[in-house]
Amino acid sequence: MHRPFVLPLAILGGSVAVAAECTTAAFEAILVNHPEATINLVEAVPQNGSFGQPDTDIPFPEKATNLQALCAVSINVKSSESSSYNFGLFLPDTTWNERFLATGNGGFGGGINWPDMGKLSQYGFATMSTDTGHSSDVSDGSWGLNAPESLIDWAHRAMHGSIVLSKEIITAYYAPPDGIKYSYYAGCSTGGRQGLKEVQMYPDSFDGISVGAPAWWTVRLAAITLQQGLYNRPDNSSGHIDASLFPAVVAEMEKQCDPQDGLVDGIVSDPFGCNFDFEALLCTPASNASACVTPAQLATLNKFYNAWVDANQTLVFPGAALGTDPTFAMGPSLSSLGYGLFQWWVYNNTEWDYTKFTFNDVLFADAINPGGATADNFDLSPFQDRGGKIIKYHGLADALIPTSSSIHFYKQVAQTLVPKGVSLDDFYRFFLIPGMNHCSGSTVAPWYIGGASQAISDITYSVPGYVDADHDVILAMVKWVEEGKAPEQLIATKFTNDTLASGIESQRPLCPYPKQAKYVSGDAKSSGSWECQSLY
Ligand SMILES: *[C@@H]1O[C@H](CO)[C@@H](O)[C@H](O)[C@H]1NC(C)=O
Ligand SMILES: *[C@@H]1O[C@H](CO)[C@@H](O)[C@H](O)[C@H]1NC(C)=O
Ligand SMILES: *[C@@H]1O[C@H](CO)[C@@H](O)[C@H](O)[C@H]1NC(C)=O
Ligand SMILES: *[C@@H]1O[C@H](CO)[C@@H](O)[C@H](O)[C@H]1NC(C)=O
Ligand SMILES: *[C@@H]1O[C@H](CO)[C@@H](O)[C@H](O)[C@H]1NC(C)=O
Ligand SMILES: *[C@@H]1O[C@H](CO)[C@@H](O)[C@H](O)[C@H]1NC(C)=O
Ligand SMILES: [Ca+2]
Repeated sequence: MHRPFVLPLAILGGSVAVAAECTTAAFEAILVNHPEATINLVEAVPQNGSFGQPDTDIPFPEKATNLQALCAVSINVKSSESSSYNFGLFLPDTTWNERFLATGNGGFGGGINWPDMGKLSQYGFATMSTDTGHSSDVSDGSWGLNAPESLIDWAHRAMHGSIVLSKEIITAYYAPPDGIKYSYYAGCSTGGRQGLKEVQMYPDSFDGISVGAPAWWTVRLAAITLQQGLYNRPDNSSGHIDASLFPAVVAEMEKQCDPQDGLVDGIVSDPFGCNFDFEALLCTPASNASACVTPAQLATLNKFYNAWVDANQTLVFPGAALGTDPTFAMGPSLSSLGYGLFQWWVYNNTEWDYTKFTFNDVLFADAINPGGATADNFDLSPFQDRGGKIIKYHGLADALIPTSSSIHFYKQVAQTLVPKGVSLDDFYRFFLIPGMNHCSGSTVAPWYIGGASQAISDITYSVPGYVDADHDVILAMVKWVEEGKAPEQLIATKFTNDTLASGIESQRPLCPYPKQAKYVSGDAKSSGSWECQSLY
């Protein structure tokens, strides 16, 4: 068996006594030189207690539970004449591991992510999340209508301001002799973008970040979401595919692309290397009429699974990976994560007619770049120069954010840094997770690595039984930063029915891009039966 890596202080308990009390007065004293900051609440949470704001926190209606004894704090910060943001802190009482960890948000949502803060505080981190300056559901961006300051808060200002003030508060609260030892980040989706954006703008904020399925190309992601929806519209066009046909489409992709990893198991490890024969989907006299498509419908699928390339061979956005369920983008309802960005943030007009959407709208939106949210500074060398480490992951069946956009980002960074003599493997490793949907979940594939947004209801934190850097992406990040040991693979776990109580169904290595897991021999459900190989 492997030797578990355990954080020096986390889990075992911290050694730094709390220097201040968990009272409003104590935090008022800490913030005395910050007129822009107001305390919303300070609450002492007992051992195994819970905390959250389910009545008002729209995207995070669940409380964090099973907490260590800690101090919960919420602070409001004025960011301009017309805007402010809130952030929350969990400050463990006796189990603080002398480290800071920030987490992120999802979609256009606005709310403090107490649930992820709770899980991440179980390692002993002092954790933080910001509501990014507004209160809304993940698909609701209407708060950004004619509100440029709110857009800046969402894009990066709330995250950065919260990080800087959190570090100051943590340092005053614990008065650690050596200061905060390390600072980390973990987030998925918009949370992934927030992590990348922060290290692009402020390379000193973190020592390590773990980012999943990053929504880094903000305008273009909305553009592809809208465009893919329009591919399948109007409903009476000859190319329209009813959503009831999508399972048969995905099944054919799984059939053709599944075996290449050495095992037929319903899991496609290499959709990009699959030489898929689209014509196998065409209706013939012998076909099951509920599981085949016409040539016009096939053209729709071709567009969905291929990149959108427009005038002058411009790559607008990569296409969906083979095997991805088209329902999110091409199903009966269009996502406001697509057209909404254009209506609310670009044209400031909720009546803007998205059915007339063209590449020119994309160019116009690029020029506006709402809030400056897009995280497309591929020169990550300032972060690398200070020893920063990035672990990135993306599900290969992500229906919300095309997986290939993460590959595109990786390649852009490589193009920028490799000529400067930088080896990406030294600071940035990228793990594709076969079969995983957006940030979490798969009915068959091992997907769980204890990352942000990867809740399993009866798991308190990490990977029970495997609380180590081989299985837990948070601990892998810590080990890389603090011991200089890079993850050569990560082992993903599938719990039966995605519940801890039902036991482990299978485990499998995830490999640093561009390596892939290949079945070698033995029990296919055991990670040791697989090997990371360079296939290209
Ligand atoms: C922790 O609290 C939960 C309820 O929130 C309870 O079911 C559980 O028994 C408690 N565990 C311990 C060890 O007290
Ligand atoms: C819409 O408002 C944003 C600021 O929120 C501004 O940048 C943009 O130019 C406006 N769009 C148009 C079409 O005027
Ligand atoms: C599709 O429906 C629209 C209005 O609902 C109608 O104007 C159009 O003629 C229809 N097209 C076809 C090909 O039936
Ligand atoms: C035809 O395809 C549909 C949809 O995939 C499926 O439910 C049905 O069982 C199939 N019928 C036959 C005879 O295979
Ligand atoms: C394509 O390139 C031509 C020649 O450089 C340029 O005039 C034109 O504006 C470009 N079109 C777009 C949509 O970028
Ligand atoms: C998993 O869920 C299915 C369907 O709900 C159920 O029949 C099965 O018994 C569950 N398996 C375990 C091990 O809990
Ligand atoms: Ca397979």
